[in-house]
Amino acid sequence: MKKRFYITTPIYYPSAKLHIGHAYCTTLTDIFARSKRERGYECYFLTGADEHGLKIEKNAEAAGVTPQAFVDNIVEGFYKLWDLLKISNDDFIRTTQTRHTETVQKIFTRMLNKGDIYLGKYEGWYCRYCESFWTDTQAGPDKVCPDCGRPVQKAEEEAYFFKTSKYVDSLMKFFDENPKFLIPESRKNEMINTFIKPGLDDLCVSRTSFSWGIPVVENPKHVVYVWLDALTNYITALGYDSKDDSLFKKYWEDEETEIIHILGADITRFHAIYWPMFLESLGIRKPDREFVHGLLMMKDSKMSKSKGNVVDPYPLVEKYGVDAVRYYLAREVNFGSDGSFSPEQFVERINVDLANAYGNLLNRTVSMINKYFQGTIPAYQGQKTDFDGSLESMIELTIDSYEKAMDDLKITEALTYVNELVNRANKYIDETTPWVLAKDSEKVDELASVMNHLSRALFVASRLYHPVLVTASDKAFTQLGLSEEKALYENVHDKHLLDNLTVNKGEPLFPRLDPVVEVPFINELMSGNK
Ligand code: ME8
Repeated sequence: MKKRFYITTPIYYPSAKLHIGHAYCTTLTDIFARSKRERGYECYFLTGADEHGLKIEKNAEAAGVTPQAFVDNIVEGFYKLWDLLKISNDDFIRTTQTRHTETVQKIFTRMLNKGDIYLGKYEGWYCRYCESFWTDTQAGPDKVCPDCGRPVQKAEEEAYFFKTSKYVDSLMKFFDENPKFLIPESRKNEMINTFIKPGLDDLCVSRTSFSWGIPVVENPKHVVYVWLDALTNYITALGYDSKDDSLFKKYWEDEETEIIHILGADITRFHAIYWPMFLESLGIRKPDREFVHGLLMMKDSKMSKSKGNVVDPYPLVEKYGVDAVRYYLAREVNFGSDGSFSPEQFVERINVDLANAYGNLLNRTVSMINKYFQGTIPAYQGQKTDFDGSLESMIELTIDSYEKAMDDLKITEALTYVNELVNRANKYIDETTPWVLAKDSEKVDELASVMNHLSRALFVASRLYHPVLVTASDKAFTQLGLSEEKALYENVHDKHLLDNLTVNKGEPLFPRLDPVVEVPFINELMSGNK
């Protein structure tokens, strides 16, 4: 395993407010970054905003403001959301920042001088009214403008292109030599069969029909077009080809860094095909892994404002708290598969896993330690019964399976191991029946052992939940009497960690949600009425 990590999310378009799909990707990336840092690895985490392009230019015009003012306003909302969700990114790149625009211009020049970019003609469907070019797919079967609905005409404009043909063979070789590059693996065949085998067109990398973009130095009526501008953020943010490139050296060039991009299935093609080609053209290393997550549907159909099924994460977090929303996103939809958001499942997930299983286990354990041992956790005395032995092995097994799953970005699976440990610990209470042991003075050691084992199971579960439940886990540590230092991840295998600590009973971590009240509330949120 490499010793440090560089992990990124896509940079989202500030053409409108972010929705729960963006929050899903950023939260899951954050969970991975936090879990690595907690386990003692360096991890640099980047997210940002992709601020150029026709759509933003048009939205700004409609709003009667400059494109810069338009994106400034929306990006303010990105910051607020990531703050609310406690996203621990180390940097936030905006493609309008000089550190990005200057380097993109240098990259363009280098590719042009190398002959990898050439001037040609872009053919598309043109709407005279909107002054916009559209692709075949965007114009649809009726060949109308997707913005205004008027008929569009075939037209040409001068544009620069990136020579993909030059890099196809080495891309295929790269895929072969790096079977773990694209995850899930099925995505690789999809890329090859859908895009490469039928023949890949050269990629248009400049436009003249709008101006909100980075000017091409050699020919300033052109602006750099979308994917060359967007993808290079992953290196411009690290200071590639700039005065201070220390981060680039550390987090990109050094082979001891594992570079991981997280992205949604909608943009796999750009990351899996064009990005490695751009990097090869620049003569720099390709990422180690690209993890493609599925898309969230809302109530089984695509999110759309007109259907009233867009989930705005802001009010959801405000109402239910950061931990509940982070947990739901990480646990409900298997990271890598498509899934859906549903208010009923949201409420049930929080109630079953967090309120009933985890929160209740903590509550019961702390109450029993107060009742039977005046608030002091009895010291570890080995395994008094087979039940103790079986819980101890389960704890070790859970840590091991959790770490393996997390390393493979199987975040949902990692959480199920913690859920199983919590359920096992609840069952252990039923098996050991502490209330019966408490009535027999000869069983006091056994009872003490039960309390110690339960506390340790709770510590380990809380530690493993911590990258997700960023506030509740800390509260659990406090209730178990663990100082910040004692609660460190490096102590997960220490059987004596909980010895003689004083518990502090607190509020329930997750109050039960009443579905009769909460489901209609979330439905209202989704219809935009709240
Ligand atoms: O594509 N479910 O930006 P974007 C889950 N700027 N995730 C979703 C989602 C959904 N329904 N909808 C969006 C762009 N996402 C470019 C990226 S990167 C160099 C440039 C997430 O604002 C998912 O991660 O359209 C998807 O890939 C990304 O947001 C697209 O965000």
